[in-house]
Amino acid sequence: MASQFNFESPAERVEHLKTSIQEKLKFTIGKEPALATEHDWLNAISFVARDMMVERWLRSTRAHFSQSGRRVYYLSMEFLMGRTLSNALLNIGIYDDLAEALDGMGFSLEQLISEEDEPGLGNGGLGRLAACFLDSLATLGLPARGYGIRYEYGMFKQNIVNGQQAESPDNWLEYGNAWEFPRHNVRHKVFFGGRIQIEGNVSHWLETEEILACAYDQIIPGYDTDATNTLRLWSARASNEINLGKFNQGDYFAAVEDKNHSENVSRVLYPNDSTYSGRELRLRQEYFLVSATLQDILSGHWTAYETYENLASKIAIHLNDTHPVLAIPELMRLLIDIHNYSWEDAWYITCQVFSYTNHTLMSEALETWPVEMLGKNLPRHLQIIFEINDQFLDVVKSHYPDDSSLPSRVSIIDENNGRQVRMAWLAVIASHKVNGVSALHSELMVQSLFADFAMIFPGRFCNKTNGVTPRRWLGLANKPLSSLLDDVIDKTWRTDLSKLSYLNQQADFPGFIDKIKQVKLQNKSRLAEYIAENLNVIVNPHALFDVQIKRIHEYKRQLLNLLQVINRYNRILKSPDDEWVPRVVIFAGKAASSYVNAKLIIRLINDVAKVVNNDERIKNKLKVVFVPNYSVSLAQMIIPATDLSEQISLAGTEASGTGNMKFALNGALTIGTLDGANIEIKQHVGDDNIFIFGNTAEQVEEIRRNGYNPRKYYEEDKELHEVLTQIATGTFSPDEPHRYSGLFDSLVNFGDFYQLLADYRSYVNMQDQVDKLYRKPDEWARKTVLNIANMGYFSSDRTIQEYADEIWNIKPVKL
Ligand code: 26V
Repeated sequence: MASQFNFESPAERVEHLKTSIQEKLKFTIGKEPALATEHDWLNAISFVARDMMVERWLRSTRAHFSQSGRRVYYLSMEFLMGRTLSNALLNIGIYDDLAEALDGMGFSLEQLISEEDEPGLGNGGLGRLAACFLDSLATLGLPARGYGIRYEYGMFKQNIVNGQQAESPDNWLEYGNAWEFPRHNVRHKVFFGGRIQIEGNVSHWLETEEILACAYDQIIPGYDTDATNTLRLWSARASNEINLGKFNQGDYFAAVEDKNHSENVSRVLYPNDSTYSGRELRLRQEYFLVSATLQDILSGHWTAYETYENLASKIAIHLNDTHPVLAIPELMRLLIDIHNYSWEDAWYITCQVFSYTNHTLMSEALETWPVEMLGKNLPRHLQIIFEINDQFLDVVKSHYPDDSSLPSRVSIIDENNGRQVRMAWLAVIASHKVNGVSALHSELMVQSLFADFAMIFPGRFCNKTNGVTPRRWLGLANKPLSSLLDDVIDKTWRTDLSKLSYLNQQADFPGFIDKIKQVKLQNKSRLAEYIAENLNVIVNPHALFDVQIKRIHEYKRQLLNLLQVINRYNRILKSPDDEWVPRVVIFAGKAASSYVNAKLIIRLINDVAKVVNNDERIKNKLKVVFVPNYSVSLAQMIIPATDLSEQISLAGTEASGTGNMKFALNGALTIGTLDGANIEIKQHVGDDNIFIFGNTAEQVEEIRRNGYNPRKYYEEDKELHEVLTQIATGTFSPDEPHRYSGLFDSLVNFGDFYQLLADYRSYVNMQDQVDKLYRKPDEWARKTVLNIANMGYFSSDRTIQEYADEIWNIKPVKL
């Protein structure tokens, strides 16, 4: 373990930490211990940890530059990092020492850790995946850097007011951010608007608006290694602080308006996930990220090599979904217009450098920009995109003369929908590799969305099944399980998750089964305490904790879960004396602010919770809880406390899922459809250790083709009929009986797009099997062990190693 206190005894290390904390409080925070707030102490320990990371960071950065291997730049509009302090302490190996030091000073480390404001710079899966990848890249010692935007406001805060979602801004920088290093000397100009003047072969971009991109760096420590990487986030600053002309005319407000307009570019994260809306500010954000980043990469490269001739062999740029795809025309522009490259040479480099991950097949999430909007904001880029398209279509026409509609199908410009630029098409045409995020998703990707391209570019498409970092999702989130694993395996599972397979041999030892049960109970009790304190609901830690936490979206089918909950309620009322397995059904997740149906689903969950939880007849057989303001830290608490993980999306819609992996890794059993990575989880943990129900992706398609009639299920399934009628007629909203008639109609009368009713019966039957198994605690726990034991494959270290070998062609830096 690398630590600056390597040669000290444990007691000396603890004393040393105490002194460091006191010094930080005094000299960096500027406070007397007696007057310091908890936040001051938190900042003091954050600075202590940061100092310890800085030394390795500088060493690591030096090594990166002294070695001339290929490096990867990971471009993402979202990085959902979670809290920093706890992860930093774990990675540099001082968690326990610091806990002891603070204990001696009268503080609890856990309490201080929970004071840290969490940066919510992402929506969900895509942003959290980027964060897991950064952790794995550093841990594997790979030369990489993340680039993103330092949004002033992250994902909105969710309050539940009268059962409904209410949003408020997330001012996460309010009390400063101890983890960032502002790089005042690293800034790039980003241009917008203007016009193009062509002189001979040369294009000039004139009369532009100009915004400054300022760099803020964050240290990304690897686990148990000196290897350390950087996440660089850009913040927008107005080029002209105030408009002096207007200021001198006495129009003070107008004078600062321009500044606001410029700085809006990094003001707020788009809180929308899975539905695309082509807003101009979003386009400007995407270009802002990409332009600053490419200028930064090129200038760094020049500093190292004083030439761009070797660019194609020295850098790899990865596009996390289409959001940073403007990097493609931006690199072309920089090489051609600024560095005097020919089109052919620039295109060659571009195609060597870029790779792209697709994260969704759902058409409503695919980004397209109106040609007119792109032309207005980025006229030169539009020209370049047209040129790429013309050249590509020429090749297509000459290779496939017989398919007359192929050119319009693969054209970057969609002429049918009011002339839109299809960003995914551009990404595919310019990338040397395109990957999906689970086996099923990657297969569907080449069969549907990219079928034409898969024919044109065989060999370009591949799969990289997602993974999660075991450091955060086991090491930090589940301390009781971690120490049990340390005892029975050793500590190395943190960097070699396949070591978990040793547990396969333990699954039949009653002694071990008991310990696993204790671990789960401990985690459940902690969550029960949280729920009691924060939501005023008392839940029994011995009940089955049934959890669905993720963005609220119709395709994820929280409503299907709720139908089953209501059915359970009805059944209990009908036979109150039966031996019911007590259940606590927990939901959490945010709905995009404009997503009416998703918000209605949240409201219905809360309405159902109110009725069920207050019904004396139910006693403790069923509780429904909606935990507000879902976040990475809440996930870290809820996941280890889960018995049953709900992964019930309509087959073919959830690209991978990563929550599904975190749950199984923490010993929850999955109830799920054959969708995304569920399929691979099933293959790894074994068919007997997972609850699979519902139609396959193929069946879903077949049902669609043959004309799906949801009303038939409503009419023929008595229990379902009752549940839906209750929703429609106000059983859960007596003050407004028709509150949910729209939801009812969307299922029964308007086509049930996500086929909830088609899967309903098999879901309910499978839930009965769940109850049956939970009645046999030892068997349940045994399956739990077999889940944990066989989740090694889903470490993001494995995923990143595959990207490194098969896409980026990068090797670890020698330290
Ligand atoms: C789309 C858009 C559209 C424009 C506005 C902002 C915005 C933000 C995010 C998205 C992304 C939708 C794609 C996405 O998040 N996919 C998720 O990626 C996870 C990681 O690969 C995967 O596990 C989930 O199954 C997949 O839904």
